[in-house]
Amino acid sequence: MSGIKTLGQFIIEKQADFSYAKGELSRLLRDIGIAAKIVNREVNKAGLVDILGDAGTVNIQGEGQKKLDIFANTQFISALTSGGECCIVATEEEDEFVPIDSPVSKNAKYIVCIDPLDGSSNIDVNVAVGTIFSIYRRKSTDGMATIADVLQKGTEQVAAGYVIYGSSTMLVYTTGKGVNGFTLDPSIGEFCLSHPDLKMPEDGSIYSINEGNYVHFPKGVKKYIKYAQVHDAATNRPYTSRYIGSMVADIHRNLIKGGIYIYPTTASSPNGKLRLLYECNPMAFIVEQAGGFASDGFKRILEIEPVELHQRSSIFIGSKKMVRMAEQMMTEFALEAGAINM
Ligand code: AHM
Ligand code: MG
Repeated sequence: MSGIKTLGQFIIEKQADFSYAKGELSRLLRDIGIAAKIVNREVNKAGLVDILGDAGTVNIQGEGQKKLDIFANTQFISALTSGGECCIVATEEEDEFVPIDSPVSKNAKYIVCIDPLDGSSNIDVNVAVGTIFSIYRRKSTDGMATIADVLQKGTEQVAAGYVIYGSSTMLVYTTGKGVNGFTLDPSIGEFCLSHPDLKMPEDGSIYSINEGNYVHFPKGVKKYIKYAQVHDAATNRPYTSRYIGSMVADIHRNLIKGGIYIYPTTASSPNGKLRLLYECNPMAFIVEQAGGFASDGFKRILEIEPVELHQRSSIFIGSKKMVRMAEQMMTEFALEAGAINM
């Protein structure tokens, strides 16, 4: 075991860095790690048992729920309920936020926003899926926590992370002091530190976008795609196109190799497809902590004021130089169309 550092050991070691409620945040992260291991176990044997496929219900966004989505949702809510550090869970799978009112969570200080199983359309076909989570401090000081405690800007996150259930399972998280990645060692059942202080390359040559929607993209995105495809040896173009269709997996790869992930507005999703609270904010926090950047095309994701639980946003996220270039093209067309003033 010498040289191995488990997630639990690492969290305790870094606890001194937290400016607030040290033990509580550590326990919350530990609870999430435990639920992730249970979900991992089920995802891994999904082909063997009858938990694949549609559960026949539809979530608040009108999207079919896969059975494993429901399983993951239940696991995370139950881990956060029994852990006692969380007073509200807001999850992509539930219409309303879930208040936690148990004797152990009376003085709970934290709000968790979670996408329990992201990329769920990939479950049936053995392609990587993920969990994304985001932690906020409760703002209100008495009574039950309310929706106002949940609707905080991304800049207010105290921690965020994702789990990728891929060819190996990893948990990557930040508490605002850099990003660290842990790989699950199935032989000991522990997440072990494998990617300390992850840094995203400032520039890259991978672009990730569902190009099938090209016809519906804003002009700035179309221009960026064309730019990505032009030959220019000096800037390493044409770029490589890589799109898995699981945000966690696409961003994880780009975080390590350098690249940009874009989910813009389209005709069918005029406000973008991805959710600000469960997907965009946590991934933006992680990517920025690794040295990258995340924008909705015009402004920083983390500074968007949320007004509703299931709010969506377009997102351009990844290596700083690539995101800035895409933003520049978005702005150019918006100015031309008179949609924005500068
Ligand atoms: P989900 O939360 O319903 O799984 O949707 C989110 C996923 C992202 O992981 C992924 O990047 C995107 O939706 C793929 O969408 P599309 O199939 O439209 O390209
Ligand atoms: Mg999702």
